[in-house]
Parts: sequence; structure tokens; C-alpha cells
Amino acid sequence: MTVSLFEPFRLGDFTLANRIVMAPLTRRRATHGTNAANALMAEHYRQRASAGLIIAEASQISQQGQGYAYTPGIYSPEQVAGWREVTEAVHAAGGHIVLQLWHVGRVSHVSLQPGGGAPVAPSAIATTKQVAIETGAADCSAPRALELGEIPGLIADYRKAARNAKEAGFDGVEVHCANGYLIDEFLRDGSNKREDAYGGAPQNRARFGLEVVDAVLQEWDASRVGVRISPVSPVYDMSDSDPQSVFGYFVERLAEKKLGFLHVIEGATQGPRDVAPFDYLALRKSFPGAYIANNAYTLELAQETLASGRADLIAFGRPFISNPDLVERLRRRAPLTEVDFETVYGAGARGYTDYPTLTA
Ligand code: 8OZ
Repeated sequence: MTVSLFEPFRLGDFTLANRIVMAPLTRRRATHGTNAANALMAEHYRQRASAGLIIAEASQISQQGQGYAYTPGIYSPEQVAGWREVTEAVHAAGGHIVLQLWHVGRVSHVSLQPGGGAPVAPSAIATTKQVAIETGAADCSAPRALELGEIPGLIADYRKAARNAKEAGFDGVEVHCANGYLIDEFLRDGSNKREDAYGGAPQNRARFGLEVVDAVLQEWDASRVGVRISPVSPVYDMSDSDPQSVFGYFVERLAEKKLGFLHVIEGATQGPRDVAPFDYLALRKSFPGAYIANNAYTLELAQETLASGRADLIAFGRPFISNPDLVERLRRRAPLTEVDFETVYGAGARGYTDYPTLTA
């Protein structure tokens, strides 16, 4: 029997209306000064509540975890209150929403860091890429290597953020272990040259991410927790000498923890799917929870992937920016509105809550 994108899916103890996931999308519309979510963001997510599951945008777990101006946080009371508006709007519209927990690691700039200090990373190796700060684009600042004694505090920040997400009314959390940010920097050996228990063999490089997940599991039932990875994405100068080994090991350990979902960016982030060979099916087979496949899926590829059993859910990113009713449009095979790339980041309501539905 062939499964369809438009059939419900049982994820832990809730039933998703369909197998379409709204991928986490950084839009930089948090309130200036507090980095709190707000009514505009609540309206944006409410408009997209027909997705089976929304994974809300990456949200920093601490000021140190921030790498771009105006991204939302999940560490202060105002930020919890802001996100509560969002979750209430989505739930009132019948949707499900989880929050993505984020620490950017070296992908940051001193102007965003506490006391103007250096961003932190497993090793003092900079990315050559840029981030968007209040005044425009800026080169990422050189990071300093984390001291061993700082790691428990970081893990405590993740745990606190996970608890805050529950207080804000989310249905679960996704730990951001992808795209060149802190946990990914530990996982991959291009950015991790540590010689302690957190560097070297895959078992060591996976340790930080696994300890973060364990801390999150102190706050949430495993069925409500997922992880996002991007094993071969070259984003922010990331590389690994043997991604299959380290991500294979990481996912086997996550499987033992009975996590609800594994969300995989297949190929390059915001780029081609075929950037490097990788056996995603091996990850899927070793993980008993839901497998969410992501990256440039079309309706056809999504249906084919579900039918072949290679994924349980399909995440769409860019199409959700410009099509609030993406589920309905895909169902009817209706044309999609193109994204206006000028208004993706930080442009207020424009290009955020004003994309039309089919019936509007
Ligand atoms: C685009 C711009 C800024 C951040 C990611 C959180 O790639 C992001 C991000 C994407 O995971």
C-alpha cells in the first residue's frame, strides 16, 4: 500500500494531519532589543498551521548562542512569553509546533556576544563566511576554543532552554546539530581538533551532542525530541574526513535513546542534494523513530520517497516562505508563489505575513 503526503502520521502521542513538515526558517523578525518572538511571528506561523508539523526557527539558548541580529531567543522570560503567543496561535489553528534549540558556535560576531567577547567553538578555527549583524554583513569573528570546564554550563543552557520551550507551550524540541553550528562543529573533524574526551574518534566528537540530548531528555519525553543533522553540507566551511562514520555512530546512539525524530538535510544546505555521496538510507534503517527528509523536495520526489519507505515525513523550507497554504497547493497541484529573496530576512510584515493563499 502506498503512503501519501496527505495522510496522517502518528508521531509519539500526537497525530499529525499530514506528512508535510515546515522546516525551520531563520527570518530575523524577533523584537529588537529583547530578541523575543512577537505578534507578527505568531501571525506568520498561524498562517502555516496546516503543515502536519511546524519546526519553528532556530532559537538561541543563550546570548552566546546568537550569531545574527534579530533571531529569537529562548532563554529570557520575555522570550518565553513571546513564543507562547506563537504556540497558542498555531494550536488554535489545529497545528503542531516544536522549537529548534540553537547555539551558533563560531558562526557569530563579537558585537552579538556577551561583553563583546570572542565566539566559542570546539577549536580556535574560524569560518571565512559572514553573518548579518545590526549594521549589515560582517566577517565571522575568530572563535576561541572552549575550555573543558565550560562544557557543563553549555549543557545546562540547553536544558534550561528545553524547559523554557515547554513553558512556552511547544509540543517538543529539535536540537540543532546541523549547518556548521556548535554541535556540528564538535561532530565534524574539519572544525574539531580537540585532544580531550570531546575530540578525536567519532565517539568523542559525538559526545557533546549526545550529552546535550541527554540534558534535553531530562525535561522532555523522548518521543517529543528530535535532532537535525546535515552530514555532508559544506556550509560555513564545514568538512569531515568520514561523515558516514561519525553520523552513523551519532544516529545509532540517538536510536538507543528512542528519540521521536531524526531530521536530515540531504546534501548541501540551501544547495544541491548531490554535493557528496552519503548513504542516508543507512541512517534511516538504524533509527526507529520518524525520519524527516529535507532539501529541495518536489511533490514528485516527496511522494516517491514516502512510497519507497526512505522517509516518514518530508520537510519543505523555501516553499513555505511564500506559500502559507503549501499543503493545500500541493494537494491540488496548484502553482506555487515564488520567494521574494529581498524580504526573506528582517523586512517586517513584508514578505512574511503578506503572501496570498489560493483563496485570498
Ligand atoms: C539562514 C540564515 C541564518 C541562519 C540554519 C539557522 O542554516 C540557520 C540559518 C539559515 O540552520
